[in-house]
Amino acid sequence: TGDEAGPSTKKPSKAPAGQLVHPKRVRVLKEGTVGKGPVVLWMSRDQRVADNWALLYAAEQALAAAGGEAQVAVAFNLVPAFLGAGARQFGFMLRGLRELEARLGQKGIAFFMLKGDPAQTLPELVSRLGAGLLVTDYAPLRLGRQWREQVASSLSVPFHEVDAHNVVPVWVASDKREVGARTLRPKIHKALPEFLTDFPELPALPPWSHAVKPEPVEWEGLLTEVLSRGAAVPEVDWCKPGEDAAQAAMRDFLSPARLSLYDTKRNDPAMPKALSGLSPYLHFGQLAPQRAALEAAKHRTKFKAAVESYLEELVVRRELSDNFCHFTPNYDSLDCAAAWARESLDKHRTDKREHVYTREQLEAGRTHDELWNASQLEMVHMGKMHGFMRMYWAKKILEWTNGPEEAIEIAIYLNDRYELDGRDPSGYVGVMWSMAGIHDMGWAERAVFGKIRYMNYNGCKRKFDIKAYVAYVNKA
Ligand code: FO1
Repeated sequence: TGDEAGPSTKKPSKAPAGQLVHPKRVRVLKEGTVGKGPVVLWMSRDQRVADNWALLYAAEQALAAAGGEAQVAVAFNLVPAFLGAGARQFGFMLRGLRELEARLGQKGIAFFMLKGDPAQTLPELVSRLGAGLLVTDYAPLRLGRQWREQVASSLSVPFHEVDAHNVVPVWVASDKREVGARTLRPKIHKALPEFLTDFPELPALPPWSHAVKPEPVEWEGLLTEVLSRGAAVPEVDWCKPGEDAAQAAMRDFLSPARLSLYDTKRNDPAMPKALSGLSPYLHFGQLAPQRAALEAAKHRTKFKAAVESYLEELVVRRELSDNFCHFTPNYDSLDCAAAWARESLDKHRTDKREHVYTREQLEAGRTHDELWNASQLEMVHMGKMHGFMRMYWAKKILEWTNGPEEAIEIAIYLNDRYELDGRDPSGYVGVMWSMAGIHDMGWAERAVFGKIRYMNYNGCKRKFDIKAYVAYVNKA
């Protein structure tokens, strides 16, 4: 058709017959022969039982190694601190994990809750169980990478990594950092027939019969503990954690009444219902992006424009963020920006700023701009910010602080502290797109911003009802 965005018509080559998980989804972090002992899945980014390629792979490997004796255990390692997360995020995560434990139990899978440094707890569990293989899920952030490297270096059994998050595994989609959506999109679309497949069922496993039984998890005690971490940012009630709630939220978003709004109203912050609201579930892996893509695609005939734009956001844009962080280890530093952006920001470093605010003023939502303040307070109180406002919010921080490094630091601090879906590749890319021109191009040069794309209040005023948005935030 000549449409670069259209899916390829090439014959798909899916996972070989009889194989549950496409081998290209898997990378070997430590070589070796898989032993007959249990397979341990170290679950981290993808915290769910349904639609989980890492769990499917663990089951498949256990069955291949031990047949009717196959044993699978899931381990989660709770760390004492994670990139500015507090009660809000740890509470959400832990409530989801509590549901996960029960669900795994029904499938014969043991659940081990570990606490501390994964470099210690994981190799210890592996040797205590005499495991034959350790499997984990892939994540592009530096911290997770460091965990996996440390675990790999003190492990005596093979260690495999599965991309259970991206529809097209990040290492398949591209072998380099892409310039932008324009260059990643055709690669993703070409690979979709091969990877956007239905999920197989988790094969039946015999119940956990290993001599080492997991200790019962003291959920109430753990919850009390995590809720005391950063209690200044409390839990929110609009987003119920867990896989069931995630599926329900997805079905609600895909109902005609809401999906019909997506194409025309998704950039209207006064219409939050037009957005999916699924990003907390995607971030904590309580919902598989691939599940959302498969379900959304079912509505293509009736809501073509909405479904196409949703798939663009859900698959192409989200996977572009993973591509960026995967190939750019300093993804949260100005150093990773293109030369044109760095030079231009540098040139305008000393430009006079009309307003300069401290981090504290910004955090409290005390600027002269009611629209910006509303977006900040939406984030502080609800743990989310409308997608359109995220751009405006970040660009104004660039405009009202003393330089791009400080602006990046403040935006990431606030995003990671308040957003349920912070601490995620999409968040870092959002900040870097707004402030450092990542995945964007140079625009007409102006004060402070240089060639970085500018946004202003009047532009917003033309696009949506600012008063309605401010009123919505004040009511929440
Ligand atoms: N993953 C873990 O394996 N253990 C944790 O304790 C943990 C806490 C956590 C808190 C906030 C948050 O946003 C994510 C958190 N994650 C945790 C998941 C995390 O997203 C992934 O493990 C990373 O992407 C790994 O790099």
